[in-house]
Amino acid sequence: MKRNKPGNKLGIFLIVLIVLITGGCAGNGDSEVPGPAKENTEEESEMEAETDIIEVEIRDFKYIPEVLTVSVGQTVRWTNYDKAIHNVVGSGLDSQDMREGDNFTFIFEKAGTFDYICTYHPWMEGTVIVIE
Ligand SMILES: [Cu+2]
Repeated sequence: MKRNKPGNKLGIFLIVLIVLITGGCAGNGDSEVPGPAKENTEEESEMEAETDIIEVEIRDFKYIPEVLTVSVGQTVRWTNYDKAIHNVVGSGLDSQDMREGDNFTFIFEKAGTFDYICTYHPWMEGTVIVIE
């Protein structure tokens, strides 16, 4: 009976080893690659060129800002920073499913008040007020 225990410990040791190796690789991959930093710089320069785009962050199950005022002809871009899937639906808006990192852009060509929600989390509400 006692001979089983060392065997079990070996098995557990192996599992721990595998987890450590797998986790270690993932961690190294995230920290070592300088690529994402360069990509961010490129995105920033793109954003500077696209000054007409107004950003709305979807973060912690909220639209930030919840209420946004823009002028006719301006483009609004929603970006999902949550792990959860969200969307932007209502008043003619329909983003489809947005996973983490996805974005949705919409050009507001008419004045008015555009209320929208996330259909997955209907308590998430946002408004875009478009003025002439
Ligand atoms: Cu949502």
